Amino acid sequence: VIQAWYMDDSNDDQRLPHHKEPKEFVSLDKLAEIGVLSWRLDADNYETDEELKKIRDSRGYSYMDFCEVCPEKLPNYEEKIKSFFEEHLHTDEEIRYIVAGSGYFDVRDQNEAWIRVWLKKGGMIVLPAGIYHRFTLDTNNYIKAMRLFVGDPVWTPFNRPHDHLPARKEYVEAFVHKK
Ligand code: KMT
Ligand code: NI
Repeated sequence: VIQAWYMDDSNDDQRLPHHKEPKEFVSLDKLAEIGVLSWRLDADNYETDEELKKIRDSRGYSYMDFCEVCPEKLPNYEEKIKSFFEEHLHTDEEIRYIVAGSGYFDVRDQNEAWIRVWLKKGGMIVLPAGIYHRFTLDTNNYIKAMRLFVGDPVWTPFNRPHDHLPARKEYVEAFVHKK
């Protein structure tokens, strides 16, 4: 449901796995060290899932909607696919819970290396405010995600570099400068 690994630096199709040779997997604990939280949930029962409810209550995720990435459901599909994959940050958490399909959330580690987080149905991830990241579909070409947010959603991406933003400075202070 959730797997993570360090990426190679080839320029091949972004929808391919981009494993290093040999493969170098990353633990969920390592992800937590850079502020990336993750859970495995029961995606068939998200409407009644007590575990999801607990997470939403404890973290204040009052807002919820769904985002489906496929040409039929996503307006300006090609444009969006491109902008999702531009390295960017947000001033708030990016919270996604995959209820169908799969995709890659790429995040920068403390040393600027890309970690590719592969999420499938049942995987939930929180990218902290200020982390540089990007998203791509995998070769299955389909994802449906629940989007959660604290209060009124702000989806604005700030493409790299945006190092002067308070959210970036706070992220660096909390997760990069830690020894
Ligand atoms: C994002 O912000 O990258 C997305 O919402 C796309 C991935 S989840 C459908
Ligand atoms: Ni984003």
